Amino acid sequence: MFGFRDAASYRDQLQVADPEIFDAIVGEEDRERRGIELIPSENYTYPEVLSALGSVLTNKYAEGYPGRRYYGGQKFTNRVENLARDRATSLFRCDHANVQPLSGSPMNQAVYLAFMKPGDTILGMDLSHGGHLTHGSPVSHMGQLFDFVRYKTQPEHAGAIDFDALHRLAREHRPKIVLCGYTSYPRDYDYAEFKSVADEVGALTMADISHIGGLVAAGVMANPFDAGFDLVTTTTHKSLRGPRAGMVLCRAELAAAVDRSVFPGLQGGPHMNTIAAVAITLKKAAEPDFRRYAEDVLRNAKALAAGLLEGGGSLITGGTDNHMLVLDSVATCGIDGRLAERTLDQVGITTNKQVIPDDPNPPLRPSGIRLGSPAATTRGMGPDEMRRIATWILEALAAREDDARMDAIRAEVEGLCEGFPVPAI
Ligand code: DSN
Repeated sequence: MFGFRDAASYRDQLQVADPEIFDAIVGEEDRERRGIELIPSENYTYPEVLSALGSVLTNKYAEGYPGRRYYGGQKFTNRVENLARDRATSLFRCDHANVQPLSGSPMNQAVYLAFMKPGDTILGMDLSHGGHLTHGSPVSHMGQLFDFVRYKTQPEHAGAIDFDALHRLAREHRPKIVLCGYTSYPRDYDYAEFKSVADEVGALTMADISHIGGLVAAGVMANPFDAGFDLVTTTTHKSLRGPRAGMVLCRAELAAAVDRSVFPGLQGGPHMNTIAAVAITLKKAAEPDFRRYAEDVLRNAKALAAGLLEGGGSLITGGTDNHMLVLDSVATCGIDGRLAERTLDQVGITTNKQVIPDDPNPPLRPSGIRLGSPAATTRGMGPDEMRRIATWILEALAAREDDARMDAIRAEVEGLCEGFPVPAI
């Protein structure tokens, strides 16, 4: 098996050829092994995915699509890309999949550029209420190119969206696309309500399900296509547990415009090693084990939320319906998200600072942190471990100036991690 046979010896070769990079990789392995990963957008991928990423497919240019390439020698790349596309359409129950986007931002950009002209309007979720940078933040190029009108959630009503207000916004601004999707919203959506807003003004419906792609694939969260959505985008490295990449899924009538927009509109040669890894990920996501994993992700997020709430933590929207939580660290213990993130880093619990709805503080010193269960669940941790982690989080935030207690929590965290190996390390 050329290209796979000698993984161990390749590692030895790297150690000799570039010891500085080798040491950094080994350091990251150690960090992943010894700490608890709670960033909701991160996960531990499969050994098979790492194998495909490191395969000879990285050598090949494959501009175009299967059967319509601009270079010769595509027998195996065509096979790989067709498998990835077929698995994606089957898993997400849609007509067409473009599996070439290099990651989440180009995936969303490709959709906007396929269906809108500069200056056109799109309704998207406000960044501080959970939307993503590519959903219209003024600091993103897309935010400057298109007219994003941003809607908000109602944190005091468990994060519910005011759809009457959204209908009014749509009538006023006549968007070309009604976009839903999030990066820090701990609730589920009613996709049929979004569809009715779009239908009223003749707009396309687009859902960015990057965070919950694995949960939708497994059937434990709603699939926007079941509500008649036109376009769904998802990254593949979050709850799906795959390589870092993106996909655009759509109805058949939109396929040609999407494909043209990804290539040649936005990108050049696709990363065929990554597309092979996406195909492997999608095959695994169709298996019964993955459904059990997705159920555990939801159960664990609820256990983490319960532990934090019982210990006096303040959660945005009061809880979670998906895999993520946003802890208001200012309300919980009087410190901003940057200090909370650093404090938890010290005890081996990795989170990320997070703006909260209409945050009065700036993005680099926001009022909260974001937490999630996918990575810990991949290690086999369950609700009991989640409750212990919740206790450590609250203890560490309170005891941050007590070095002895912080050291003790770190030792307890590492002790727990020893019992839950990281796949592929
Ligand atoms: N960086 C991703 C996340 O953490 O949600 C989104 O791009």
